[in-house]
Amino acid sequence: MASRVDDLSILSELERKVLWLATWTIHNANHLRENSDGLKVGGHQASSASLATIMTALYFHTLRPQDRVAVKPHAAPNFHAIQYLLGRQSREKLEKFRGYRGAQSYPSRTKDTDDVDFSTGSVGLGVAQTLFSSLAQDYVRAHGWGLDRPEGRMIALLGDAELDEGNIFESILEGWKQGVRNCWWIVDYNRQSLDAVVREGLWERYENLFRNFGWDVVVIKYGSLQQAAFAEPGGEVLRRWIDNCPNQLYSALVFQGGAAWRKRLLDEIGDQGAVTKLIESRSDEELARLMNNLGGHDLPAVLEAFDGITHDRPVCFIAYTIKGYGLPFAGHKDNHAGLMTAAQMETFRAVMDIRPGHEWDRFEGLRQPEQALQTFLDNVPFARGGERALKAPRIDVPDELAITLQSEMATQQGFGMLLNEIAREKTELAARIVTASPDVTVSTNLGPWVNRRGLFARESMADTFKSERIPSTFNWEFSPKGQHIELGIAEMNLFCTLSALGLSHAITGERLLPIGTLYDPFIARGLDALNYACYQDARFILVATPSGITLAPEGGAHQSIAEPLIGMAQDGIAAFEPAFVDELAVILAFALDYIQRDGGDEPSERNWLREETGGSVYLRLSTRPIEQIKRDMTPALRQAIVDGAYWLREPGPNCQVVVAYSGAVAPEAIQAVGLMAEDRRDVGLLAVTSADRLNAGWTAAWRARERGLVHARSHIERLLAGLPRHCGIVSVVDAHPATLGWLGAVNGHRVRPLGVEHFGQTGSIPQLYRHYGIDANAIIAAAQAIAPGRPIRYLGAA
Ligand SMILES: Cc1ncc(C[n+]2csc(CCOP(=O)(O)OP(=O)(O)O)c2C)c(N)n1
Ligand SMILES: [Mg+2]
Repeated sequence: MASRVDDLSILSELERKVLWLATWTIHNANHLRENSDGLKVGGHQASSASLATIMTALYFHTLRPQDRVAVKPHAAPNFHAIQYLLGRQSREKLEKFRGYRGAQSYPSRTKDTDDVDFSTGSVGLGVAQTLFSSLAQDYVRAHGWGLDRPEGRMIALLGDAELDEGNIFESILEGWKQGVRNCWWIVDYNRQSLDAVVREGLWERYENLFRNFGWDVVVIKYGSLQQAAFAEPGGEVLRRWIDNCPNQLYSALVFQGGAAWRKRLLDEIGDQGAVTKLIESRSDEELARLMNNLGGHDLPAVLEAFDGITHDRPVCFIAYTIKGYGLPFAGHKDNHAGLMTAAQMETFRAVMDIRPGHEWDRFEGLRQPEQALQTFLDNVPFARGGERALKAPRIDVPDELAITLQSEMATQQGFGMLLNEIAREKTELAARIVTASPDVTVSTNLGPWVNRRGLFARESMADTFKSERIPSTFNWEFSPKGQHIELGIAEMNLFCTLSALGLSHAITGERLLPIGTLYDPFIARGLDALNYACYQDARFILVATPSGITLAPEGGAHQSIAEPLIGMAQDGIAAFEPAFVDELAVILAFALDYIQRDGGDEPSERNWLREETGGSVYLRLSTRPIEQIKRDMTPALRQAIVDGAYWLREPGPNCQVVVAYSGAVAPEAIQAVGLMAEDRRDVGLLAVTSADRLNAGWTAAWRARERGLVHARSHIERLLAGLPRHCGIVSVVDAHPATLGWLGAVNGHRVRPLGVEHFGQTGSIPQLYRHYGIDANAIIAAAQAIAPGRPIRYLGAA
């Protein structure tokens, strides 16, 4: 007990220190960039103060090295301050907070250097990330990996207004289905958002909701001063008043301070005997301290709440706090954009006992001996586990994946067969693959894989159809050894799952090779979560089918247009759209290796892509069966497919026109080239397997040349190098025409980009290709217009 009291006094010193350092970091940053982003810096100041106590308790007392935390975006300064105190963050980075190469505004796994577990920024996503990371941890352990390490808790610190984000509720539902454990969410219940004061009584609704989904709910409402006051005569009356006080009024009184509290309390409950004495026996300052002493700002209350959890069920803590606690604008509804003035900062400095010039001194202004503080910090359990960013060895991937080609196949079908072949073998590769799908497992062709590898659940569940001997194509058995995670329809959850599984090597030290499947148009539904996963550098393969208007009878609601452009523009993901299954086999083998790279390889001067850093992969596939090409997969062809394009038909020296296509429109491109061969000389046919990688290589080669590497040439520049100037390019893709429209800029050729710009409709493939102008006839018409010459005789015949 004695040590607990000592700890408490040291912890309260550290709490002061965190508040000071975070406030100073922001003030300092604002001072540097006063004119550019003052408003947003303000958000940091008030929000960080709101969480200073909770984060002090968490990092200096509760956390263990295996625990992982998503810190809400505006509390980044607290996090950096804590790491600074633990010797894991430099003063230089803090001084440059929000500046170039400084500590990031919002905690970033990839950009910060002080051991951020999960990035945050887009509110709601870091919260869901913790839930899915708990599931990922369970998955890893259920497969018998990483059992020599202790289980970690996945913890999110979130704002109350953050709970407006729907993706949080989608994740709660999924977590309940999957039996989530070891997950803590700590809600900073300051009843303020960016613009406003939060609605009354929200916590009761949350409490019910969380309990309904199996969570423990702990409300940290009253601080220890308040609890003691409630025990005094008249205390009950005060408690009732606090409970009934509207959020707006409480915030306003916090802002106004002791005299305002006194007046209000005496006006409303002052004639009720004992409570008058309770109020009057306190000075203005003491009264303000009592009324501000909400649970979330009271170390004993917070520690008791955290220490009180002895089970592994998910827990939601609702901690009452005051936004801007301890700062002059505490409680004011405009404080998100508020900033302390220089004069206020001076007053605050005096209160904190900080001498000018000593703002960054770690123990400045603290009353405990430095030695005691340092000894305490050296023994903080969280910081005693060494390196927390884990590494996992790469899993071998063969150059070639086995597949038997049929004469006609769709890439989606090929994908199912490739995975089925992998599933047959007892290899490390097969063991480490984990698939996930938002209720489209069978319709994206994962059925054969699931039949062989089973569905994952922490507890086994038999397939009743199977046990009842009812014939069914699919074996739907759940077990801890299963390798497919069946998700509900919410695509956000798919991306959050991929984000969590795709960081397993760093979080649990065990490599997973996650593959997620969904319908291509619904990438847009989870796009921010996809972006978030990429920003955190999670590694996964996304397989999207069906795509484009090629899924013809499904109609406009399911036809994707923009996704290839998303694939090109999204950082951290390499997008491919193969036409043939042998190409897909090459790309999938590449992808399984690419998602495991971490910068250790040599940079590539062949295609100027950042190959060595690796990333995630997006495969846009199709359900359209097309005739396959019988050919040998030579090393050169394999390389070209991975680099993004190859000549399916080499252009001759007098080439007048080139057709460049991507994906399912291959038969139309091939047919058009055949039909125009008599009327246009030396026509070339360029198969583009990755517009994304071609484009990225091209811009990278330019950058290299601008840096003086005059011989730098990208793959697409080499492919188009021999084309005569006057040659025209017709590009065609079942997606927005801009996907390939840039090809003409590479060597200054005119381009007629064909593609789909408007919402689709139901129909057959030929009808829709004709309607939207991506059939053979449209290609020929475009060729005739861009490469003038004698009329192409088969125009209109296709
Ligand atoms: C998806 C998304 N939308 C909007 C924002 C801008 N934003 C940042 S913080 C915030 C309000 C947060 O309120 P709360 O979660 O209660 O935290 P507090 O400010 O009280 O600390 C908003 C709207 C964002 N970061 N992400
Ligand atoms: Mg809030």
